[in-house]
Amino acid sequence: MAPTPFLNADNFIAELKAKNPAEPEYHQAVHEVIMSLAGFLEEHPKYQNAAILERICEPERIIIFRIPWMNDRGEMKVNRGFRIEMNSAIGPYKGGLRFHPTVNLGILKFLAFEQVFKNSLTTLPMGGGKGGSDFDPKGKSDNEVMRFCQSFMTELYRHIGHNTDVPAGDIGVGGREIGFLFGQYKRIVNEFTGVLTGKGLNWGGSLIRPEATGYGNVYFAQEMLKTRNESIKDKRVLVSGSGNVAQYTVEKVIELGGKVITLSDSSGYIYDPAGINKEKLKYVLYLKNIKRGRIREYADKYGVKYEEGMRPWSEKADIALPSATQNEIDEEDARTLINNGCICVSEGANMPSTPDAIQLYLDHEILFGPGKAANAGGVAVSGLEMTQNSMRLNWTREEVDNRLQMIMHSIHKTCIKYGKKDNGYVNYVDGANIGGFVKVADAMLAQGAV
Ligand code: NDP
Ligand code: 2IT
Repeated sequence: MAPTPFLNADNFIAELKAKNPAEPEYHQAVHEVIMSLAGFLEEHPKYQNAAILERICEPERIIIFRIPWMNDRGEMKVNRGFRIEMNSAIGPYKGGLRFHPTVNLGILKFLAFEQVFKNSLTTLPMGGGKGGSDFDPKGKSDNEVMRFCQSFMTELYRHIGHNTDVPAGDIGVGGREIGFLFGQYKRIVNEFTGVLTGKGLNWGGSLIRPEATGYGNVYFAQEMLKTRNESIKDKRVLVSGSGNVAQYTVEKVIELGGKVITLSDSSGYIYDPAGINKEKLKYVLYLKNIKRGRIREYADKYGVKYEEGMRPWSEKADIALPSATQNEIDEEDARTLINNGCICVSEGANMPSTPDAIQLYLDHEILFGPGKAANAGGVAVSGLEMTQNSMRLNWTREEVDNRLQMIMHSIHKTCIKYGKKDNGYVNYVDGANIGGFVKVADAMLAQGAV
């Protein structure tokens, strides 16, 4: 009989670091999952007998390429492009593209790794991937962004396809960029397919896709609050970021009777104690999506406080919905939130809380929804966009929103199934990590040495 395989988490992480040097975000994401899985793997030795963990941490394929493009002054620029095809056990690679100057291999590997578990939780047949570039769309003209996107797709097209790998948006990639990317793909391949999601409504997009991540996160927070007979109504809510996820988070919180009092961008945050109402939100959408300005301008317009270079976590509130970027809540921020009476943190962004911050949430047994569960609504509706594209049909707003709500409910149920502790506290981190793992790992076992 084979000896029971024992996972030595420390050794595993040490080897991962040696093999993937200088990728701290990737190490962080894997470490969290390993800690959640350790006990489960010991109880179910079939997974480590087949080295599932070693395989799941090794991307199936990584593509790195040059993106030359010309700016408006006629100067040649060069950026680096990436696509991480992480895991295709349960469906085609699926995940967003990020355009931001901080993009590097380690960041995209962390995002691709998280995406594998997230996509599995959605109940839809999607594998995990992520890509992007260190290109900074800020301050670029529409024509520069278009030329960049065309050059990016001129290499990427050969690696993707509606049954192979289906990218979408993430930071710095919204409707404008998806349009340019889709146009170039179609032109090169001479095919109109659902190769990207987040498309415009009159050329294959789905209703509710722009809203899905923010709405989904609020639905998930609502599910968590329900377990304590609480709701969003009348709660003071901190939101960070002011991009796609933040905007529709605010919209849904307003609809449910909560009060969002902060928004931010990489320069600072605004504090509006009266709450961001529908009219002010409309201005935020104009400011960020059309004018492409800074959140400071909100403070100028409405005469509220703006804190340059700061994050919103010191403001007193009941709920925090981080929706900007990774590691934006550190241990000190988490302590401040908890001391100020925060009962729920639900992550619209990917990995916005540091490991020490998460440990504090768990020690204080507050409701904590990790990104791979709480923000899965975005990719879930991307999956629904793929379904509609395959059927060559469009569903109504109600149909897509109902399905999104059902999916968020199901993810919450999975987290409880795998994360409920003996004292009744639900550790959603363990729940999401184990729940997301099982489906992918079983598929890998069934498919042999892949
Ligand atoms: P956007 O580009 O639309 O908005 C990003 C927002 O976050 C902006 O306000 C931006 O400010 C701010 N931000 C970005 N980087 C930093 C940084 N380093 N420090 C401080 N603020 C920063 O992106 P999304 O709203 O789409 O994405 C936000 C988060 O949600 C990301 O973590 C993303 O991975 C995650 N996510 C997105 C999904 C989607 O469907 N779009 C789905 C699931 C998760 P500034 O304008 O100054 O850069
Ligand atoms: O992090 C994410 O889940 C996304 N950026 C959305 C991915 C997608 O394919 O819709």
